[in-house]
This record gives sequence, structure tokens and C-alpha cells, in this order.
Amino acid sequence: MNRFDLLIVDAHVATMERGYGAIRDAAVGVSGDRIAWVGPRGDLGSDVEATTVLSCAGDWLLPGLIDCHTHLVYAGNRANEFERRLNGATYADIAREGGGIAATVRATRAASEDDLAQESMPRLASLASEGVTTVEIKSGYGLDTATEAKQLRVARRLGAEAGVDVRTTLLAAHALPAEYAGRADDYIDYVCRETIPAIAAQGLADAVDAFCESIAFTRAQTERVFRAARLQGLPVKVHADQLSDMDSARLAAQFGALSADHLEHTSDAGIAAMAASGTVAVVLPGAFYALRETKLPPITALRDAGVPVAISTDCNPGTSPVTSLVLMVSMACTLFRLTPEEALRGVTVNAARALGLQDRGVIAPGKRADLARFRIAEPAELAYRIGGNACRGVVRAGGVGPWDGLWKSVV
Ligand code: DI6
Ligand code: FE
Repeated sequence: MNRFDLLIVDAHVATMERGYGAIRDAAVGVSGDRIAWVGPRGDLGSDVEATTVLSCAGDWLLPGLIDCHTHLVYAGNRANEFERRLNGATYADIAREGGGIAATVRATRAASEDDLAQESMPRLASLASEGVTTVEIKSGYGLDTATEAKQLRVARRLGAEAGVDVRTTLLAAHALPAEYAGRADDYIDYVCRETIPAIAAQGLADAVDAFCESIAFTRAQTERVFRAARLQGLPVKVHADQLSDMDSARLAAQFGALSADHLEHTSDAGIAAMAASGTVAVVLPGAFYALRETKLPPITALRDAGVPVAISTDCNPGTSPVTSLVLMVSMACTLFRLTPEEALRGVTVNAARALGLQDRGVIAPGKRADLARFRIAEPAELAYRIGGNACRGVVRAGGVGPWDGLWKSVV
């Protein structure tokens, strides 16, 4: 007798275990917050009982989607800068004039925790409505310990309120705050001696990140941040080689980083080092698009080296004001030439890996029961569509979220 708390039938399943891992006319059994069974419906037999049975009405079930890189907790917006960039100003010009990240820092420092939560919740809700069940949220718009902590608390709170599993990342090394103008090493001292230990002591961060770039922090400063994170037992990530080759992907690999993100200017040496360390490459089509970048991330070299590739929204007010992960799947195929299979693995199994999570990203026995239901004829359709929302239901850690159509029965 197979006994489940939840049984989902009339479904096609893409397990993402190998390739798509497609099983047509499948069923998924859930016990507690874990997947207990997945396979062809016929293999389940008739000797089965379930507290709740849900029909997918012929839709596809994928692992709950994972957005592994966002900055979605912030105040204000920067539409004015986007207009200025279209009129010829560069991102770096605007940053040098005290705009850019600094503008969002001013607004975020001034906002109360409630205001920050209220402004940011629609961004998380938009991702959740698309079948996203895990989201990484970075700080980085406070640039002082108190405001970084405020951002991270709001991130955790939003997750609890939206029923989405939020992983938090401390990104105090995002930009140089005005009060440290011309004193970047002093600021990094402060981040390493005060901010990282204080945030770690409060248990507010699951990882530490840094922006290693000519308009942000040097390779040596980034290395100091990594060492301070390691002292607190926190894994690291880096915004690497986005606007120039800072050799920061190789630095990330040297520290066994979970991921190196952006990578438009990463060298072959950086890619080889990532392949050796198992560091995941996170590519960000939204920032590439909004900055009207022309240098593509080295997808072929990453693929040939066997580096796992993940995709995310990089949701932020400056370079990627987007709250659709599925649109990023489409753009990663069209702009970066990932295959639809690679792109969907980029928001499931590889995205989980970029967050150091082994318990999700695939549909397999023992894994967290995060599932997303899509009204599509085949998995590639999620990459083929531009816009629109094909999600028809989610299950989060075994709990049924919004679900289209009738519950089949309660027995
Ligand atoms: N790289 C980016 O593209 C964002 N942060 C980073 O390190 C930009 C963030 C912003 O402009 O607000
Ligand atoms: Fe980012």
C-alpha cells in the first residue's frame, strides 16, 4: 500500500534529474514536506491512498523554480537614470555623479522597515506567481551595518509572508558609501571587522557577496571580504567580471565560492578554475539587456568546461528592474544561446547549487516537495514564450499553494 499526504495525477513531469527528465502521464506522491514517489501513473498501481489528490489536468509539473540572484529589497526606483542612459549617459558616469547605487542607498536608509517591506513585496509576489518557490535576496543598499541588517530582516519577513523560501546574502561590499569617499580600504576594514561579524552573530545571512569591479571594489579588497566571511563560516559569491576582466571568477574559485555571477568578461583561466572548484556560473540576461551590453558571457566555453550554468533575474532598480524569472529563461536562450533544456536547468537544479542547496531543484524521492505546474505542451514552451504567465499552481514544501481547477477529492 502506497500512502501519501498528497498525490498529484494527470500530469506530465519534468524531474530535471538528467536533462529534462521528462515522464509523461506521471504521478507524484508527497509525504510531509518531501517527495515520496515520482513515476509513470501506471507504475503506481491501484493500491494507493492519499489524504489529498490533485489533478494537473494534463499540465506539466516542474521543480519549484529558483531565482538565485536578486536585490529585490530596496526603496525608490531609478527610471530617470534609465532615461538618462538612453540619452547617452553611461552607468559609470551616473555612479560617479553620486547617482546609481548611491541613490538607492539614500532612499533605502531613509525608509522604515515597514515601508521597505511594502515597496518590495510586489516584486517577490510577482516571482511567486510564476512558480518560483525559492528566492535569494541580497542586501547592498544600506552600506552600514544597521541598514544592511534592516534589508536582511525585511527579506526574511517577506519570505515568511509570501510563503517563499528566502535565502539571504550580505552584499555590504556593493559600493563605497559617501561617508567613506576616497577611503575604500577603510570601508572594507569596517565591513570585515564590524558588518560581517555583526550580521553573522544575528544569523541574518546565508552567504556573503561582493561587487568586484573598477567602479566598486578591487580583487584584493574582495579577497579580504572573502576571508572575513570564511572566519564566520559563511560561503561566498561574487559579482564577477561584469564590466571588465577583474580576474574575480578565478578568485571566487580559489575560495570555493558557491557562484560567480555576470561573467561577461571572464577569461579562460577563470572558467577553468570554476570548473575545477565546482563554482556555479550565474548569467544575468536582464542586466545585459538593460545595460545594452554587447559582450556576451562565454556560454560555449562554460559549457565545454562542464561549468554548471544558472540564470536569474538580478532584480534591482539600476541594471535589471525585472520580476519575471521565466522571461529570463527566454532571454537566456535568445540572447545568450543557451538551449531551452539548459535554461530550465538554470532555474532549477543549477540554481539550487548556486545557493548551496542539495534538497531541491529536482523532482525525486527525498527532495523538498517544491513543485510548479505549467499549462504548456512541452517544457521548451517556457523558453519559447515571451512574457505571459503559464503557471497554474504551486506546492511548497508539501503545502498546496494556489492551484487551478477543482481538487479531485479528499479521501
Ligand atoms: N552589478 C549590477 O549590475 C548591480 N549590482 C552589481 O553589483 C547594479 C545595482 C544597481 O545599480 O542598483
Ligand atoms: Fe546583482
